[in-house]
Amino acid sequence: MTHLGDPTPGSDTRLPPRAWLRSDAPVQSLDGDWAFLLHDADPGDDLDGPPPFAAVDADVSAWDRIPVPSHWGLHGHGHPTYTNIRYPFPLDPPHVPDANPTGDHRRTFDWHPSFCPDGRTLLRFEGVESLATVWLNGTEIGWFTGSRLMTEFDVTDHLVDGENVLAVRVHQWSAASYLEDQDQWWLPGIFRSVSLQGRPADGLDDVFVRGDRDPATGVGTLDVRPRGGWPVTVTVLELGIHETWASEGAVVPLQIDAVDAWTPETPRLYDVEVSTDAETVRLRVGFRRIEIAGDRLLADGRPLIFRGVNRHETDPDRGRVFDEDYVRGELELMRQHNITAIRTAHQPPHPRVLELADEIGFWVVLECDLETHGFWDVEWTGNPADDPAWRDACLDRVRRTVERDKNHASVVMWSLGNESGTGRNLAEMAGWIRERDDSRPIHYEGDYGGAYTDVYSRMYPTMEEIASVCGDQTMAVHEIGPAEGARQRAKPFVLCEFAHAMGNGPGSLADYERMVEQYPRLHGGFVWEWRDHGIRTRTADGTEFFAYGGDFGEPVHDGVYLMDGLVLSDGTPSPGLGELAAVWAPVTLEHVSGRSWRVRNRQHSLCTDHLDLRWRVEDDGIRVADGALPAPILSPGAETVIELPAAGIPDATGERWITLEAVWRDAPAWGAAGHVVSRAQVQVNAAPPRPARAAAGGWRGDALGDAVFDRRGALVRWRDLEVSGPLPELWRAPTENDQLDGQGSYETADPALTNGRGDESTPASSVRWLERGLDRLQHRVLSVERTEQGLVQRVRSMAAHSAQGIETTFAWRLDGDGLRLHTDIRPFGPWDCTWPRVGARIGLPGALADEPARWYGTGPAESYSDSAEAAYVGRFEAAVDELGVAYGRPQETGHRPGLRALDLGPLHLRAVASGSTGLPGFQLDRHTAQERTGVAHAHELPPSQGLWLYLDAAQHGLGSRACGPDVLPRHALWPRAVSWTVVFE
Ligand code: IPT
Repeated sequence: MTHLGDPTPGSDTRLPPRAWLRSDAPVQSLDGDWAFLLHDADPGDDLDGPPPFAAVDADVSAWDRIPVPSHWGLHGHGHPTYTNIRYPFPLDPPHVPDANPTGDHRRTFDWHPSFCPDGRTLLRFEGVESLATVWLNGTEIGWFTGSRLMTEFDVTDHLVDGENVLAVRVHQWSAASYLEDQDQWWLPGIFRSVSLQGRPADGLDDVFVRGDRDPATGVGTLDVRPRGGWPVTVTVLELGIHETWASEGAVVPLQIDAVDAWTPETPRLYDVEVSTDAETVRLRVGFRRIEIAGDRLLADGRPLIFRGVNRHETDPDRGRVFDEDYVRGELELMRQHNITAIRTAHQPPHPRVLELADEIGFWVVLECDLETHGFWDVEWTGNPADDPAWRDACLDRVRRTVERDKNHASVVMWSLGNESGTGRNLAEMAGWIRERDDSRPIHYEGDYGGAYTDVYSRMYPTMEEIASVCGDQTMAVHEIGPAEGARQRAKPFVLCEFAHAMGNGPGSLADYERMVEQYPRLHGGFVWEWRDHGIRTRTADGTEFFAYGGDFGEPVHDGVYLMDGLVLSDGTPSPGLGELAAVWAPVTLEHVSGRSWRVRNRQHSLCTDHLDLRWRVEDDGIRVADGALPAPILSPGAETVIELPAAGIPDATGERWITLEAVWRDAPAWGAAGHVVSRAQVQVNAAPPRPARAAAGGWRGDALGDAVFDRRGALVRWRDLEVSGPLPELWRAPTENDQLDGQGSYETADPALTNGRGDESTPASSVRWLERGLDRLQHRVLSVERTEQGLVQRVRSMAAHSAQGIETTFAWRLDGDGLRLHTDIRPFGPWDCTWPRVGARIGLPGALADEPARWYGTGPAESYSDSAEAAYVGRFEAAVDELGVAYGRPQETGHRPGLRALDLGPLHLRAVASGSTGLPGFQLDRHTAQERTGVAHAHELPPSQGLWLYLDAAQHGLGSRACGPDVLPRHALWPRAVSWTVVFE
């Protein structure tokens, strides 16, 4: 069976779309346990009438049970399938294969005419993927598509007093699947609620409520458009509104002298009641004006900057099934990390998400359930977004999107969909929205020329492209000619996706934020993406892991590409999220000089009177003084310089850092009192040089003090510890940003010559690194020289059949502090690629991994050259296994630059900065970088052979090249001479 995504004329029995409202009309939930049978292929037994299972007397006692709402693939029937751009079925629109998994669902329920005595009873489906056909008491009621959209049927005439039988056949694939090619799991099923909705005669079938506020005067307008019975009364107790209209002709917008503005920072909502004699609807309305003035997007008169994330609905156990606590937790976690905007990638979420967004505070770009990305692979031939045959289907989707969610203050922009090329149907969708709701601008990234959208939107642009669009105009506007380019440059500019948070990353968040600060036209953007989509799964032996594409044996899949969130599948915030919080600090703190700090309020609408400033002074990581003061009261956009107190601060006795934090004095609605929104540090005193102390002893046989070396000059024992190494190392287990080549690379091209895009033909960094054998260096000891109280080992490291390499000198010396190791690494030969890292690794007994690591250095999380805003200097402690992050796939993790001291059981290591020699970073791992390479899941790592301590002079940046720009030149690690010193104390 093939229905196009739209109902063919004559067969459409659905009711017109309307808002998801809170009403006092009767509701009966049909969620719960349903009988369920999955067919591998479309049974086709409904072509000439209802299928047998829809009959009232059908016997389904042998069927399985399944909860509604749910996805059957997560309940032991079939399995999920992941593709990004590709369709997992032949590109043969509008057809789908006969092997079309089909889930038959059936339940009985009691209904009595007293449910809604004088009215009608509707059957509502809030989300079914992808095509559902419905029979009630053996009669076909209708069918529908539009997986994440709401559908209602009037079933009054088919209900019987007493027991009723509801049968729903769900096809996994349908013509509509061509419109639902989002980068996510294909997860069929009835995954949102099913209910009966009473519609009292003369009730309110729909209400469209908008709150406007004139930013200049504070005057509010409440625009209420009811559909249904009359008269209608509108009551807003707080505002003294009680207005009754006899008929549609009497309806007028209501003026209010003064209302508070709704913004994410001030999510002020007013309770509005709309009623007829038969029904009362309750809404929570916010007043705000969204407008475009030239190339500025304004909310309540001030620039609206999106500091947002792309949010999919994804839950490791439930898939796209809504759970209120889970979602509330997610939204609060966002706010705790200074995220105040959401793009509902790439479909409308559960309607309750938008109520929570109104209440907790987010600017929402609400996206229609439309993506035809797979047509990109055939140069958009036959793209449904342009083909008139799909016009009604596209329009149907946008209507249902806007009608359902039109009453939310949080929704500030409508998005036509994602990655659907461009075409007439999209333009018509935009036209329909303009007619229906002129209060919100229209977004769609694929409208490169800006013919039918209101903001200029791009995904994953380079810094150079952003600068060009916003300022210097050195590049042509993406894919279009000069005239359209000029049009786009005259609009507010938004990054609907940027900073690909796949695996370890993204890099350069701070670089993007600097552009937002620099260019008023740039209105921020949405990081791709909020959360990894891993599905909690178990291996045959019961080991839990998070599955990604291919783990269910899908023949066509896109692997790990959906593990690209700031939050891991199990909800653990990644260091990337911490970095984002630091970069998006709503208040910035900047050391000026002496005791002076500049405080700047970057919030949209809040003044700073809810914040305290907390400061502390630490010598060698030990607190010697601290205090708190109320933050200076600054209106949005204002800044001032404050002085921290001088009294009571002792003279510095070591390396001194002053840390200043802005914290919430009282608990915000989404967090705890004392929540840190911003942190800055300044070093005011360097560690005083330690006077050299003479060594207590020298060589005794192979022992130098507490150390034992072998003939080749390698350390084999330190006190009671069996150790090995050090060994020079250039390899790190590639991150996805190292491994993929979403965009060009700066590595082989001069950005100035390639308009910032780098060289598009350049393979991924890790491909280049592997070609040059950086993962398989072979070492040759050139010399071992014993001195009176030391040993100097020189090592040459090169890969098979390569002429370039590094030469390392490990110089050991016993002195009064312990055993000092000075490492010096120099490149030689024709290097033509970056290095993942440059350092050395030392093997330690595996048992040491059970000791907590305590360090004085940067932390608490890992950091890299282009992701280092969240890291600060202090004393930290963590279990060794918590030093690394459980990214969806094993890869580089746990690098912490700027080590001063590390204690691990009996091992005490101190790093010394001297002259031009910087402090090394450290990393502790039960696996080597080589062992971590190319492993699909953590449980597939080989058995650990010990604990490895890496000391690195530097690591390469992270970048976003999995789907965006490469590591910027200034964050790249090019071959260079490095050296550092540590002391085994
Ligand atoms: C972009 C998609 O819009 C998004 O859904 C996601 O797939 C992302 O890529 C990668 O994770 S499209 C890409 C071809 C720029």
